[in-house]
Amino acid sequence: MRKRLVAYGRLKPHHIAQLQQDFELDHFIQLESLEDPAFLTALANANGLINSSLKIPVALLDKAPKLEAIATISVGYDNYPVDALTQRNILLCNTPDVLTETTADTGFALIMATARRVLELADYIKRGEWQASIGEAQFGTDVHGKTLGMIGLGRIGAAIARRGALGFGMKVLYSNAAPKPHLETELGAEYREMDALLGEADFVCVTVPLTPQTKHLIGRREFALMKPSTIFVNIARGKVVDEPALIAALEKGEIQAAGLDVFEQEPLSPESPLPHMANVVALPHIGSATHETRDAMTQRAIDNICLALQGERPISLVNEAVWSQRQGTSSQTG
Ligand code: 8YV
Repeated sequence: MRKRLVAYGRLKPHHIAQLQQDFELDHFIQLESLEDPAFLTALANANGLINSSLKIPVALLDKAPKLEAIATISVGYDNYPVDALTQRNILLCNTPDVLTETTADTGFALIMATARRVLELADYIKRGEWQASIGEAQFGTDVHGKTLGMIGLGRIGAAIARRGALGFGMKVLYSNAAPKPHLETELGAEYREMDALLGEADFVCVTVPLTPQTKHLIGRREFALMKPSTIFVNIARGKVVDEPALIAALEKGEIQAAGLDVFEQEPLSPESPLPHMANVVALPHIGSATHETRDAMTQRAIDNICLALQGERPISLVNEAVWSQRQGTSSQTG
């Protein structure tokens, strides 16, 4: 009998066709509530779930007793209760690698846009204010040759650091990551304790995943340690930063500017002052959002779920323990 798959989120017709070849597919583009009866019925029978951006609480797993695997169309998996999935022997697969370079491009776009005040000065022209040669009031800050402080130096952090070091001649510092001797050799990156990095870097760029340990990693104390000329960039998760503390630091001039792709609440509340501040470039979580990369992420998630539901090892697995346990069980019984 064909396995049943629930898909959540917008998918292209060729991706849907591919899934329908292998599975009985129930596809939901958007849900008013997790209590949607059609969704719950589909979930009750589902062997697999392919999901983009729906937060999955533990209670929902109780309603999916046949679930064997979830494939998320994202590298981040803070929307999933990983321990509960592991306890229930459910594989969780994600999409690293295929989005690394695109997300690093977004990070660097924020570095450039904030330092050179790209949006602010594009608006200045639109308002018809360019009536004489520009002066110091429109000057920005150099990026090349400056010090880039990476909070986190995983795949995406390393790709940003590489752009900084090799493309812009920046000195790279890093913290909150295991030592990376290969990047120290390749890029001349230097490890610093986080407080030291915050005081030394001209650009502080956050790329750590959201975990209980990194929630509000950057708050009032950390902004106070930065230089008034520091430009702060967050392309990780909004909750890694205490947003009221960030707003206060920008208002008080404790830091110069911020480039933000992620927020504590997404979509951003209309009440948030952040997109209206002249020294902020705010983007609607576009880190990996290019046609090519979103296609590649969806394809990776499809490959992951197909492999997982065929009993093969998915390409990118978050909870390795489930796979090891299954292998152990099958070698004992086989
Ligand atoms: C996701 C992201 O694609 O991959 C991630 O972790 O943050 C995004 O690029 C987006 O959340 C849609 O699932």
